[in-house]
Amino acid sequence: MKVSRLELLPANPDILEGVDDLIQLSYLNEPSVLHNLQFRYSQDIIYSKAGPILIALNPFKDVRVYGNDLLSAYRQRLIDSPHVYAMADAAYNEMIRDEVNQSIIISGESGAGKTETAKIAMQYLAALGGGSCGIENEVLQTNFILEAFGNAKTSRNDNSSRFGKLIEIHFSTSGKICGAKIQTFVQLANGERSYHIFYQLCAGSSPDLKERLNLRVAGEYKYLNQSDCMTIDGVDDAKNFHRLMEALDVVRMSKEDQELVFKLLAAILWLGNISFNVADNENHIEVVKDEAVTTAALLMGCSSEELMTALSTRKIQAGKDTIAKMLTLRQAIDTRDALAKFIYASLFDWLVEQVNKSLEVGKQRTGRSISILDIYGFESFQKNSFEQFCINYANERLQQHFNRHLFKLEQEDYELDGVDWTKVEFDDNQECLDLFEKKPLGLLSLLDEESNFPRASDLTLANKLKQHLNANPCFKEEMGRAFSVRHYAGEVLYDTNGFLEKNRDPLPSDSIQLLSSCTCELLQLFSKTLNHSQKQSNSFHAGSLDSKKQSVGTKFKGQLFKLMNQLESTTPHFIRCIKPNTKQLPGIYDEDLVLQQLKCCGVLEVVRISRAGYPSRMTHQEFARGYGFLLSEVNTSQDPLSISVSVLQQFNIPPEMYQVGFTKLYLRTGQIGMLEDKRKQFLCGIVGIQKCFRGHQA
Ligand code: AD9
Ligand code: MG
Repeated sequence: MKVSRLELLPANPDILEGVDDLIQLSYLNEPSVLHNLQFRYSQDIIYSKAGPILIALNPFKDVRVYGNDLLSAYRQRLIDSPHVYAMADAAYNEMIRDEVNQSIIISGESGAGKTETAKIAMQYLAALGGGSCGIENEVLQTNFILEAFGNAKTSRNDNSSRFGKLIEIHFSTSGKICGAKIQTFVQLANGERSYHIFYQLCAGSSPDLKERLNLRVAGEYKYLNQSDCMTIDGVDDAKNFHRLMEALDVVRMSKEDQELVFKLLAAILWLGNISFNVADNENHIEVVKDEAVTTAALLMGCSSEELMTALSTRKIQAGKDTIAKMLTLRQAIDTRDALAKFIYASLFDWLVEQVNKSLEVGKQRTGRSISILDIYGFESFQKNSFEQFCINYANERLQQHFNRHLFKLEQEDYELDGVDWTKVEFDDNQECLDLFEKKPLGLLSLLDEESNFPRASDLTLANKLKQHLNANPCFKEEMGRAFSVRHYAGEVLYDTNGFLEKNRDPLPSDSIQLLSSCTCELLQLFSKTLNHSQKQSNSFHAGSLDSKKQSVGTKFKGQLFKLMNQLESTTPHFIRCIKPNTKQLPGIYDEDLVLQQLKCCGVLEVVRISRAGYPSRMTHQEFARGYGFLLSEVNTSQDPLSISVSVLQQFNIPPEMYQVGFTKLYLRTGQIGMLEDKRKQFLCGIVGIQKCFRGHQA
């Protein structure tokens, strides 16, 4: 293969093969970063560092680097190679030492290993911060509940979390876990298979419970049988249902409450089986009165007639009168699905609340905590929708947090050593955040405004965005319904198809009324919560009866701001999870895929920032020892600093390529590589001369 000289990048010296920290690489280019990670991965070393970031490559197999022995080895500092344990340990120690709350921020693509990594960190904290009250076990058990209700199989991950979460672990003054709090973020649409809990319930409930819920096998429910993926390899749904009930016991949920939860789950399944008949030639429908309607109504605590009315008609105000308008088939299906979705989302929030109540018990707040954030990473597909729009916005915020932190760390390091800091430049992504957040002319505001117009369409939204945002350099106009955003991780093309609908996420007022009249206390509670949040909301004041709710985008932004506020007050630790292949298989390292993720998760950004600064750091002694012998005139009486400076001069390293600190020498990227080359040449020269001598002697 022929390549031009310009495309060639210098390789790193052999001594730097497979280094723990990518920043140690003297040539910080993409191929050498990739090669280094691959070299380690091939030896089952899945953890590496890039400056302050821990990189975790998903092994998709048991790499045997966990468990009590290793845990205590890290605890006692017998090992210091990069590991989640080491990072959790650092967070714990800094919390105790500095009396500052800490956070462990985990991000990465779907299937990259975030949730597993979060659990590994929690296990470490539970082991070292475990007290006698068993609360640490309770904290670990909550994972099981959250995953049953919040995870689903997708094409990219058999156990994909469909929500983001922050779990705040509280420690007492003696450093023991004394409580925890979970916070979840807007739930995404589930994958091709529904949430695990539905399959668990169908497979694992006792005959008695089955009878009370009139429960069938999973294959009989439309919400479950659309995907023909009823089981997952290696997963025992029935067994998991028993583990779930145990976990609910551990968080002290009463049997009555558990029954209520199961009842609502069954109600949702039966709702999905409700069907409609076309009643007239205008496509109006009536609900088929069958077992599905009667069972759903029974489980919800309303009459079949009430449920049928709510699903087939809509009350509208005509002057002083309210009249019922019949729904079309499409409208009826949407209403039914929105109701099921609302009940499920409310149930999830309610569960999290119950878990939190239980984790609060016995807690003596000392205000010290470690928060673990497990949140969807940046996404860029061929076609990107509202979900990616929200996810990428969140990642843009997290990236800013990350950049600022890194900037601060570097700054402190330089200033401490008396190095001129102003020569290091940093970019910020504020412009892109403005594009999303500016009021009234930002993506989110304009989206809300358009969501308020009943006649708005995907195309009018796209046009509105183009009309107002073209001046922002992060915005790019595209053909038709599309637009692009220049994110820190690359340009992403968004298709506005479905944006308005997903942002409105409407629940007809008829459905809300129905819920409030149900005898099931949970449903009453959910409808009250909804009414309350509508009153608080200020984004949809005008508009029709249906859309007074806070928009999804605005809700997401609110949650994100709250999250950022919480994180601002902590010392952050970053873990980036990387998926080496899309097949979920061990041993395959797809370079392009890894590279793209390194870009998206900011690892290359760290590399870039380091390159902008002086990533190679050596004490004067180390430097003099390593390269002093290369000097043509060595004056042995010289001190390390003078020797170092002589080396820099002899090899014509320009002044902008280094700085001399009080204790260390700071070099721009590539300089150590160059010196290593010289050293090799010199040593080869000596070897060559020796060979030559031997030749003469022979
Ligand atoms: V998603 O955004 O929720 O779809 P995650 O959370 O990033 O995704 P997850 O932690 O669920 O991914 O990991 C996916 C799968 O990778 C797991 O089910 C494991 O089979 C596998 N995995 C992840 N990390 C490890 C590990 N450290 N060791 C072994 C792992 N297997
Ligand atoms: Mg996950």
